[in-house]
Amino acid sequence: VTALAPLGQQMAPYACQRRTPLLHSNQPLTEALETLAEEAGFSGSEGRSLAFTRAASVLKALPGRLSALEELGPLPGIGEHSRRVIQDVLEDGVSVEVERVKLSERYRTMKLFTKIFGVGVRTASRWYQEGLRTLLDLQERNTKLTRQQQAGLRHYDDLNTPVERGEAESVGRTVQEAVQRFLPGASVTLAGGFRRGKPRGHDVDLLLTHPEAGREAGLLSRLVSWLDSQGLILYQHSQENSFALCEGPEPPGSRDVLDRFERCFSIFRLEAQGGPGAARGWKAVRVDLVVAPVSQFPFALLGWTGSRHFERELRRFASHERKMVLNSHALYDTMRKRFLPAASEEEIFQHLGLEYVPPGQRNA
Ligand code: TTP
Ligand code: MN
Ligand code: MN
Ligand code: MN
Repeated sequence: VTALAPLGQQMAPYACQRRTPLLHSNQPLTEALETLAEEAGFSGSEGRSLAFTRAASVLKALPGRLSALEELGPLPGIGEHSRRVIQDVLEDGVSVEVERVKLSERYRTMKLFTKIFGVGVRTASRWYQEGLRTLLDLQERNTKLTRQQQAGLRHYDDLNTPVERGEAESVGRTVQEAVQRFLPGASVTLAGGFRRGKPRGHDVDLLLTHPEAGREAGLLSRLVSWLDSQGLILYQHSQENSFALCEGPEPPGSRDVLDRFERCFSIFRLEAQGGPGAARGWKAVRVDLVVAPVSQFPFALLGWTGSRHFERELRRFASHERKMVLNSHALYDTMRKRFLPAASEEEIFQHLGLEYVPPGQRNA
């Protein structure tokens, strides 16, 4: 018998050093691990959640289907617990631990609640503690909801129906046409999962900029009021730009504050394109609008293309391996004490000494 080289032999330690395609051969394994990552997140165990996410991400980058644990070799980034789960799924087709999680009342309730737009782990957890279990419970017990959560609940079914690529492109065109009324020459770029090649997603992420610096100022509020006046907006809350380069970059520890662009979290009323919303004539779709000045655009594009794990790994690589701070606005070299400008995503990878990873390979 020829000894096969371990599948994971050449695996680089950071996800941003690897190519991770959208489709891979180890779906049952990554699903199991991601369920445990999610469950750990629901319990506030961020470290444990990250460990499972990392393990799943490594499997997504394997060149083929794993059929035995030994094929992994001494891979970095897959801990003992994850190995046990992988082994169970390989041997039995399922992991008893994962199946137990999926059936547990807490996991199911947390999932139900966190799928409400505007409800995070904290809120869902509190409601669970208070004995709430269903969406009806929220209404019947007059649970205090923010305006965002009310909108989330009102459009719960639509917002938990995947957005198809065609729908995302349609939203993009609508925004593009509206933007041209106020700022000719401005561009609208579809980012997020769709830019990574996903056929469907949970929302539409649109990045706006203008080739002349400063012209983008004030665009968002005019755009949103106009869309609103056309009856295209079911909900929105906007946030002003709170980023000033003179403040310096974010310290690496505070990377949860993802960015400070002028932005709008919204729900669009999209005319039905067929599918579930067709009978009613429209469908509610989550849309994130973000405005970046042109000098920051490549950083914003890189930051808003994801995946979340790919972004986290890029930032970790920058800080641990390069002593640089990367966020969606800039790249800062802490040794040379200066910002490293970039005109494209490629240049950012160059500054970091990383091989360029195209969007379709960032599905870590
Ligand atoms: P998401 O829209 O949450 O995720 P996604 O597009 O990868 O997947 P889905 O199909 O489920 O929508 O986020 C997209 C990227 O935007 C993600 O890499 C992180 C980034 N992002 C920010 O930079 N700041 C933010 O405040 C948010 C919410 C996201
Ligand atoms: Mn463990
Ligand atoms: Mn998205
Ligand atoms: Mn988004």
